[in-house]
Amino acid sequence: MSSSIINCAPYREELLDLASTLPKVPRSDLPAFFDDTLRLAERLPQELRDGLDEFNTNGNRDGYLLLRGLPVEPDDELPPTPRSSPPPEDRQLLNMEAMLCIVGGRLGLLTAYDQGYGNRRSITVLHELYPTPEAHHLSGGTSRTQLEFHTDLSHHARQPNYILLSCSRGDHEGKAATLVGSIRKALPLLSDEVRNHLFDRIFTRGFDAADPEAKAHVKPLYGDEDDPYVSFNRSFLTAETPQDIAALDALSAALTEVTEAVLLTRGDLLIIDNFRIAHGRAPFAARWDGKDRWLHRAYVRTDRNGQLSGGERAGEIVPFAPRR
Ligand SMILES: O=C(O)CCC(=O)C(=O)O
Ligand SMILES: [Fe+2]
Repeated sequence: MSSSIINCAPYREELLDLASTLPKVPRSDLPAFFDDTLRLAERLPQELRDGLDEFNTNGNRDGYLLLRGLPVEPDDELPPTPRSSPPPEDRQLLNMEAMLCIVGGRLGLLTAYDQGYGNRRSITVLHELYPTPEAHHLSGGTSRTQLEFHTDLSHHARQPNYILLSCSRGDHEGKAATLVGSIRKALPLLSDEVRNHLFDRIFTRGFDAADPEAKAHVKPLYGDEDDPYVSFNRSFLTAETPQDIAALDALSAALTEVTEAVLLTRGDLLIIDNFRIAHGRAPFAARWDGKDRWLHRAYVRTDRNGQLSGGERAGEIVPFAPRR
């Protein structure tokens, strides 16, 4: 299994050259932009391509791959950290958006999701993550409170294989670490009883506060019994018995025990294996000064786990289907 960090500083110029051939205003024609990034994915530096392909094929014990030293703009050339989404359609391409999509294109299919909340959120491939004062406590816009362990889109039948987070700005105090808990590390800490209880145990998960009837089925552990996938979100999984509660608590404790804090700083791109890791984010203090933490996020599907059916085009919206 491969190492989980790749230093990309030696490829800065090469990567900048690649990015310079992309359309300057990606949102004026996103499908064309994604086609271009896909083409460039074939031209990534060899070592980087090999590292991505190895991670894609075998994963690793940590469950993530971190690319460091990517060619982010100098801070004073970046726009202020956004306060709202979506960004203006005419916003100029940022280097870390380019890196997100080129790397994503190497791994699989960049995917926009209808998340099943009645389309109340804008549906796009290119998400922005920044602190917002009124954020819901389970959303990525939180800052003062810890974002608890979760699997992204675990209620969606086409759950993304990877979550890509690229960083244009880290937080001021260097506290907003992304917390990653790998099931490959946590599994040996679970008793046989807990493993047997959680494996293929179906929990119902509500996902739409406006529609309590809307339910998906989620299994905390599934797949290969000796090397299972994980799906975890303590606040969404509705435990029905004392054994459920005890087992979920044990899984939560094991993930916490093996948690690594990955502090994203400018020029970093974190690839999270969304089937092998539960992730969260440490609390931090936003200053609302235009220089707060600013990440770009994209979801990628691969043909693992039956997440693709063939013929899809990068950037297409996947209709909502609850996981069963
Ligand atoms: O901000 C982070 O590092 C992670 C955010 C996240 O997990 C989310 O928005 O789903
Ligand atoms: Fe997340």
